Amino acid sequence: MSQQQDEPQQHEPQQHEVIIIGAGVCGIYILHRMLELGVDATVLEAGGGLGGTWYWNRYPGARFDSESYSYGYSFNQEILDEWNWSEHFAAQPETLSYLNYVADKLDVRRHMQFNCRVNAAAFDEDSDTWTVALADGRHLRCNLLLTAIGMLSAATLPNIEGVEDFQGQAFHTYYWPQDPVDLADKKVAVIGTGATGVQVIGEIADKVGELVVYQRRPNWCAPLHNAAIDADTMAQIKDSYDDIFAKCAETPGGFLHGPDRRSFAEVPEAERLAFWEELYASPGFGIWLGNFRDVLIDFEVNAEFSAFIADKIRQRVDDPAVADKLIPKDHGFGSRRVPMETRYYEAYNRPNVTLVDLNDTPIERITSEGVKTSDQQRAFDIIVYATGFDAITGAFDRIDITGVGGEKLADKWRDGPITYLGVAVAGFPNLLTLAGPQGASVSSNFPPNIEYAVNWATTLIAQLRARGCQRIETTEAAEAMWIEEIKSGYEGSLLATAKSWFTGYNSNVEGHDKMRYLMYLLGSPKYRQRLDTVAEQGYEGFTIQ
Ligand code: NA7
Repeated sequence: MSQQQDEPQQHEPQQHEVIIIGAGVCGIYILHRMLELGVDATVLEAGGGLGGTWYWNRYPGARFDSESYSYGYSFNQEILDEWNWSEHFAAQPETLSYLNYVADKLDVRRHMQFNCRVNAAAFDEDSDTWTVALADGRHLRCNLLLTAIGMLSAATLPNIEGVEDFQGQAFHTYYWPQDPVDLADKKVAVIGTGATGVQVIGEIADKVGELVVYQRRPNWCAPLHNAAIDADTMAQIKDSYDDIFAKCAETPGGFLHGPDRRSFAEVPEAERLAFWEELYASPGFGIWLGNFRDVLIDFEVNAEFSAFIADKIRQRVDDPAVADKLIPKDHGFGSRRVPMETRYYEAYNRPNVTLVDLNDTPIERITSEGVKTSDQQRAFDIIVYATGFDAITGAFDRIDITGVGGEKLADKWRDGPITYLGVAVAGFPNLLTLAGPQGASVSSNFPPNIEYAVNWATTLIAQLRARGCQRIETTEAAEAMWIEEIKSGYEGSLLATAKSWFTGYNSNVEGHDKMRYLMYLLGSPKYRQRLDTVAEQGYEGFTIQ
């Protein structure tokens, strides 16, 4: 090699007006809106394709818990007219196809760069630009950095000794291999019983040789009641899109299900039980979000409903001792994310499925052959880690983000995120944290709220461009006001009482052993109103130069 070839090439960083990190549901839409504005924008995506959550999570059983037609984008009539959902709760391959179809329809794919993991982003105060460093060594520069990095994209393996020692196949559900995994006759361990574990277990129980489920804390699960959508039903859905999106716009969670305005006490017992039976037999999140309004507020009412669900579990699980282990004791129904299940409880009636309660027999270590609990060692062909995510802030923490004066975002957020409106952070100018903590999209049906937030950001960006502004930033005073509003959403909500990723806990991440305020819990209608008011008042809380 000549000396010239040995020397690293000094390239000027690729320059864009806007860089978007992430090509998932949010990144696709913000890119589309930027291109409509005539902005020179590029998307940097770590995956080999677009889709974000729906690109990565290829585990068996991965599917929507929101009705498919309430999850799709609402902004484009042609897409609404053309796309047919095959199931009320579509499985991951269909959703990934949908997002690819949308990207092609909007012709945005050519502005996306794949296999680009962003390692760092640093703000330069002299030029008011961000320099983004990629894992492949490249640097890019932009005026405005938009994060669309997902709320559940930083997968966490359990902090159990020996995870690297296992000699069989092992994977976190988020990184389920793209090549088919042969489960037939295999001995499989699943560690974790959150929404993901519950989907996997229900799906694979009758496809594997042996399945051992390692459960630390059970969750309150409810039947999904998925069903196929025939051509007539899809035609009706297409005719009803206006109503569907109007309904999603008015419910607190942006779903088709909003709380029943009645309180528990005002409904006679027989009528109440009939209502609960109806909810249990109905598809989707209605049982969680369409229940009496005080079920998620009042401990005693919640206990009544939890007892109703506990009975359902006892009815569905043959062995009373196993049923008892599957009934949560440390939190009430709905105070953690309710996993929606298909054949989940029935899986435990199968002779090839064993439930190991880690409270009785904790995992001591993973060995080269399998899992060793305090009472025995079991050998496996496959270990599935359904152990969740460093939720909402994890994807930010995994990028070394440096703002004004060398301040690190990870340091600023060490005890919990600090934002204004969930979209901006003081000391980090020209950065919009779309789909980030303390916005409504992370506490709701993601797409409708992300569409709203992206539209809001697009209007803002259009105005900045029209006025020739170079720099936008929020202030600590605005953040202080916002955190008070965020905290007020937690007051009186049972969601704030349970330890889960909703409340910022993750036993596998150092320091995430206390409550963090990650979500806007005052409801998406109010959040949208807040965004609108801020815009109407000339972007109050922002300094624009
Ligand atoms: P979750 O809901 O955070 O669930 C993770 C599960 O893994 C949960 O049962 C945990 O038990 C268990 N876990 C985590 N670490 C360990 C260790 N070290 N040992 C044993 N068990 C462990 O993540 P999901 O992926 O299921 O769901 C995330 C969201 O994705 C979901 O809400 C949907 O919105 C989509 P724990 O309860 O902490 O005792």
